[in-house]
Amino acid sequence: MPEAALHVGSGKVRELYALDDDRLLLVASDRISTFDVILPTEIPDKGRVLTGLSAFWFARTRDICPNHLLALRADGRSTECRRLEMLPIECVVRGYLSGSGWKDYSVTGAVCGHELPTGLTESAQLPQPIFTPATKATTGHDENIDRDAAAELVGGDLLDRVERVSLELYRFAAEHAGSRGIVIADTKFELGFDDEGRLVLGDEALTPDSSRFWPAEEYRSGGAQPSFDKQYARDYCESLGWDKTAPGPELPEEVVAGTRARYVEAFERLTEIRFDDYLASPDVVLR
Ligand code: Q0Z
Repeated sequence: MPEAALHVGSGKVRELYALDDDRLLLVASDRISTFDVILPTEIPDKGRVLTGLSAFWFARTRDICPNHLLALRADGRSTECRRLEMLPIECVVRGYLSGSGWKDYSVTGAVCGHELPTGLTESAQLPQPIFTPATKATTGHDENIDRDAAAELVGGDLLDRVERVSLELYRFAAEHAGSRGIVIADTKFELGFDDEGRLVLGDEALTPDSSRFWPAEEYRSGGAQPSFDKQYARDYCESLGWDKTAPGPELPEEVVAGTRARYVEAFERLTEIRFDDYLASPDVVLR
């Protein structure tokens, strides 16, 4: 629990505190959600893996876009952040056809106004990554929107900038991850403005909670892909015949251990840093 900090928000698996007028504390818990339901069983160190990965990417993408990270705390799960004025859109980039992108394409042949080639299958790699903004739903699911709807919310010139930055961030990360055996199928960025009017990357970035990570060695277009991190938990939940309404089932210890190992594996493949070294001094991901 952070000292003398006002709780200002809860996400499904994260908490947000105000440190002062200019700074927030973002704390990643070990909670896990599957099929949109938070499970009663935590995955030890999941929050540290996500915090460390996010910080790793922030350190390596500063030349593409400045970010909100001010400091990584010694607990490995908390980051002090610059407070931003967030844009009212989710900046989603898709390199592969999955989730709502696949759903929209299979009905209309397009995603967020991007007309795509006919005959693409589920999980197909797109000819090039596409920027597919979404609204921020306060309850329920974000809604994919086309360019005109997004420009209505942020203005056309800013939308062009946000699209360029988002695509560049995705291309950098997808190339890095791909050469280490992880497909980043899609990802969601949150951008905002700092008090000097700079466009800044906020929130978490390029984690398995804000992206779809797939094991490259198992990738095969033509159907749903296994999740790099959550597949054990999903398979276990499915095996119970659970109806996917809250509360979710408790996970047995072997499923917890297998899931934790996959998070740690994603961290180590992407950062090339041993997770134990991160736990000993989180700042290793910033060097
Ligand atoms: C992030 C969220 C969480 C609940 C607001 N640097 C920033 N400046 C202003 N606002 C935010 C940030 Cl990161 C901001 N969220 C998402 C995170 C719990 C909601 F941990 N909301």
